[in-house]
Amino acid sequence: MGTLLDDAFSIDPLLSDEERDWAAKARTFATERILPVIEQDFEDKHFRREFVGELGALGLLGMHLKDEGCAGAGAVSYGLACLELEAADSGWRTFVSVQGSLAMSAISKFGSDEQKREWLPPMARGERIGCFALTEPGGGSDPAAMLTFAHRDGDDWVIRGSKRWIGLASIADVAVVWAATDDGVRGFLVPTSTPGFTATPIEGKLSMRASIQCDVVLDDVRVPSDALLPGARGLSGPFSCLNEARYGIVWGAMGAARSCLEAALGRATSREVFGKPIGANQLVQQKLANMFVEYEKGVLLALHLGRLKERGALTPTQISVGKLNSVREALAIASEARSILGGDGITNEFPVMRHLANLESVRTYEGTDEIHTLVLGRALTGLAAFA
Ligand code: TGC
Repeated sequence: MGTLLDDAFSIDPLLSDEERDWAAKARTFATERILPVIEQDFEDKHFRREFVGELGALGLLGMHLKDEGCAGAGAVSYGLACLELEAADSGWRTFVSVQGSLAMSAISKFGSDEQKREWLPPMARGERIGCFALTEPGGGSDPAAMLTFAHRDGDDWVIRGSKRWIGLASIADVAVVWAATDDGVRGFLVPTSTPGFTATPIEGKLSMRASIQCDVVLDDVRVPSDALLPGARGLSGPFSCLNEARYGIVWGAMGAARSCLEAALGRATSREVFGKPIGANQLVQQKLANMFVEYEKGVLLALHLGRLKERGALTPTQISVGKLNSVREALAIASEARSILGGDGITNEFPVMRHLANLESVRTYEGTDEIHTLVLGRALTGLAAFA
């Protein structure tokens, strides 16, 4: 890993050489490619398409999948890569999540051999982009209420409906579309060039400005029978992909937190007010200490969940604990960092306000704070409070 913050709890010796290599690779990309341009890209609402192939060449796309063309790395390696990318910007960790943990993982888990052969190697190389169309305009928390419907017409399927907040859809080559059918929820691989498929980037975002989220319309989109993902039946299909993406967030949000903590620490030791560094004030030290405690706890929790995942023992409830905790604490750390930076903290001289804005999206997608809270409430009481 590398900085003073990384190693305070001796996490580095708990990692294998391979895990350190993946972290170093992602950190180098984040530092050398993303950081020099991210403030301007965020300002300009610019997604840098040329980075996709570079991420593919590094093996970071679908890196944890054990399929042809994919690196087959462990869960902790993948988590470390997410942390390093999100230390630069949540948008780039989101890209890797949507491509690898959602679109590619749906194909890997539920696709036919032909579907895997056609899509996974070029997606791993970054030559093709995928998106994951689950959420609908009426609300994201209750996918069981989806209105998008696919019906059979001869040998074809015809899909009608709309989706919202779909990352990458306007630049994607293929969409994993989840639709209700007479046989329950099913998944379809829809090439985005199919007539009736339209993706429009959502404007006016004050968060995740260097990444793309879209409205998608499916206007009687006709696909052949082999577009169906044969292995997915019911909502457990998309939810099991969301588990993968939520796991990446457990690590990723700690990357944003680390970046904010580093900025605050740098300022605390360099800025003098009332004739001494502001870091010599008890109130500032208390803030830094609290931020540090939550950061270290978050990384240790992520590592523990990663080790469980590698043993095949990670449960959705544990992922909810991790996603809820990481994003909640990363937001608190970003907010405290902003206060230590004073007025300069609201400018793009520092990454903190950008992380703060991005984390508002991260707390909302892949299950809101509230949904994960209620998942835990149900696990504790046996009583579901959703409906
Ligand atoms: P229920 O409807 O009763 O269950 C349906 C089936 O799903 C199973 N299940 C899970 N399976 C695996 N992992 C999980 N985490 C699962 N959660 C549920 C469940 O066992 C059942 O299986 P089966 O075989 O019995 O049919 O649903 P529930 O009561 O269990 O869950 C309710 C609730 C609220 C927890 C769930 O609906 C939920 O997680 N809602 C949040 C959905 C969400 O995260 N949406 C955001 C998606 S992000 C997005 O679409 C954009 S992609 C990112 C991008 O493009 O940028």
